[in-house]
Amino acid sequence: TKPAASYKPDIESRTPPYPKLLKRLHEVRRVLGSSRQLTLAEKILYSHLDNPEEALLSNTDNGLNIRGNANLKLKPDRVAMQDASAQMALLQFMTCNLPSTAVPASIHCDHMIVGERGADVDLPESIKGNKEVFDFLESAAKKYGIEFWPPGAGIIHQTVLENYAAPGLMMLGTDSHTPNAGGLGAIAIGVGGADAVDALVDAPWELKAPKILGVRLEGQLSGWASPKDVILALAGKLTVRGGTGYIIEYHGPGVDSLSCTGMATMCNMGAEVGATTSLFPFSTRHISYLESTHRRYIALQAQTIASSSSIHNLLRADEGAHYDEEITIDLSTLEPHINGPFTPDLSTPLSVFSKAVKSNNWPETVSAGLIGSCTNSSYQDMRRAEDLVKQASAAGLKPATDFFITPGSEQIRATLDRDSTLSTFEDAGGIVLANACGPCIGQWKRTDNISKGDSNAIFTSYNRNFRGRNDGNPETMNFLASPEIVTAMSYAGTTSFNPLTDTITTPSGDLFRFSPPGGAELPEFGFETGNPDFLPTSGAPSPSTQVVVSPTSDRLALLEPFAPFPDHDLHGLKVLYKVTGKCTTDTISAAGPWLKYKGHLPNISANTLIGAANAATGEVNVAYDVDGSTSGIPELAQKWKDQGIEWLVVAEDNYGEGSAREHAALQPRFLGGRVILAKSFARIHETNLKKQGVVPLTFANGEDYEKINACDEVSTEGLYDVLKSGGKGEVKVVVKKKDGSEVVIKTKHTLSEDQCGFILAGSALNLLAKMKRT
Ligand code: MIC
Ligand code: SF4
Repeated sequence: TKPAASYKPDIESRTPPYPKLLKRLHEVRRVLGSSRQLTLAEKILYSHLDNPEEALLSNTDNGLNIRGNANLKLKPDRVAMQDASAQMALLQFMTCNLPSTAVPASIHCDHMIVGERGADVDLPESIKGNKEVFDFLESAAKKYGIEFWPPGAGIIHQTVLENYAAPGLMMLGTDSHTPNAGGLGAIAIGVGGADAVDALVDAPWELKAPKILGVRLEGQLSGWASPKDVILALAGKLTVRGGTGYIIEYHGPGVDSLSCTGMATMCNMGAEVGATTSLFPFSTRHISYLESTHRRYIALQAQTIASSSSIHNLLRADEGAHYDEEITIDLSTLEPHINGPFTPDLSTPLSVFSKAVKSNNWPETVSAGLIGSCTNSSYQDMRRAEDLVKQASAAGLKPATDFFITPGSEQIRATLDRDSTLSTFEDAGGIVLANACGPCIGQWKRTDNISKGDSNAIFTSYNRNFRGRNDGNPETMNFLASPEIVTAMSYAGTTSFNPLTDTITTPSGDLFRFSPPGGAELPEFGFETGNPDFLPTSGAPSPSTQVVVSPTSDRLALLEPFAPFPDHDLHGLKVLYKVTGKCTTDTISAAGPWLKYKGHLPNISANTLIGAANAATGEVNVAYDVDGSTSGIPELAQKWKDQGIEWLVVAEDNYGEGSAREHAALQPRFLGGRVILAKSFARIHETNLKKQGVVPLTFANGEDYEKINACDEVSTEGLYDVLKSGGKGEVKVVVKKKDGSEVVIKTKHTLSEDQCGFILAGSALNLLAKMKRT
């Protein structure tokens, strides 16, 4: 056991480099002219440009048209990685042969931990089952100087908020909910491992300058309405694609009524609308949160910067700054919302939810309630849920269904333990799971009487609800709500219950109605550190550390470089599969039991696209070979790979929605996929594909999706020229049908000059290795 007293966080690496950023902001002002009004997101982002002059003036009509046009080459301040994605990120970083990471970085062991019987049993078992992987991550962290947060320490986004996020910081995280840190005024962007490697090796990280969506908040929250409801309602308005290419910048008088952790919840779930990131302006609640998480040193500096009235104020938008789009939300009239099932943008106001249950034939019974996770496990969230539990207990009620609580970090858990919140939950029959992702990422082994295939409804305070995500059962409907609503629904046990108006009959026959929840925002006596075993290792590199990957391991495998692009267009590709409907990264590379193989590309590739529905037949994971024989999708891909046939996938809108998992790009590449032709892509996934050397093309006319089918033979026309010219020109695909006829389909691409370089080299990593050698 490490003594807690000897733990000293590295203040220097945790403080954003404010002097440097302010100097950069001056430079940005010089380039753009001092009368130019900038949004907050622009200020922070542009202050992280490698070369402001070049980025802001080229392709932008001399700086007038930056958003949506400029290619920003950015130098983030820090990187965070979670255990599932860190394996690939580190395996890629290791091929660069550098002694340490160029920027401070952290690893968080959270995804590989199951939620079943409670933290005491689940954590040691998960550590045992994943020992090889955790040892690999820990030794690599030690060698390269990365702070390592062991299993049990907490979920990446909560730990980042408590320790690393800060106003004005720019960071990358290998997880799509990295924007959580925007609640504390940081620009935090979710990326694949190969992107994280850019920052780790000090290569500029490229991003097409996002447009800015201003969300103006008016009024203030009260009663049952919570920050979660703001983003649940907004997701309904924007849909899962509405934020693509945008940063969501919250502003307006309503901001002051929100707690820092509430703002983080809203930024976290901005990932569900496809936004590049979300952020909040500096607020007094940032000061109180920084102070209570032992970071007065940052609070003081940030406060000084934010109170400056000069145009060089890095932490506030300029007066009159213009947003590309604007939405106004009145917090005073906002009611709780419930989103789902199966998609986070199907948003129903609570007052009409019972009607929706009937008209959609959703299950009447709630089969489990789960609160916490990276989205909603703040002190305030838990205290408000506790308040409801206390009200119900006083009336003699117990939850009508299984009730699970996932604290987001050891700091939260220990503090809630000290303040008796956890014992309130446990006395009521709740089960406190490990400080980890658990049920949110398919690591939920259900012990109730629901079997695979049974239709059932669960309520969670999580952020995502794709089919099969939590328990591997495609018939489990996950309804997303605030922790308060989830708690109330767990007591009622029926999906048609409205806690604002309806009553529950107590054992003594009385009618009980909940009062609106209340709860402290921050702990009166500060946060506890908790178990010292869960503290991070130091970030000082130790070059003599051995990082072991056994050649016979089925969990870890060193990476082999992909072959470079041929010196001509692609010919003889075949359509492996034509996907219909939603195709998320969960569809392309499922989690749950597969999380085990995140560090072993050949093994995890056996799950490629197994959730995808066949456009011709509606079957899931049934692929047809040219001779009509059927198999699973990964089996056909492997067979074609063995026969030397390269392939493409055809898909509909928002292909790759959801997570940052780069396995969804690496696996197709590994199995011989060269092109994905879709109606549209999700941002992180589109970049991940390019980084791994797969070409993402979109239909110029969406209807052309109808003109191409499985097993058609495809050649590209113009692709090689586009790659050679750094992204100029267009690509056509020539489709040869089985009957010999030909169709030509026009496509669009978003390849930048750098990205063309990745594809020509075979992958971004190949290019990086080449550059480091020369
Ligand atoms: C998720 O919430 O889907 C995950 C699991 O955290 C993923 C990361 C991964 O797949 O490795 C994410 O959000 O990026
Ligand atoms: Fe973990 Fe779920 Fe948060 Fe992803 S969304 S980081 S799986 S808790």
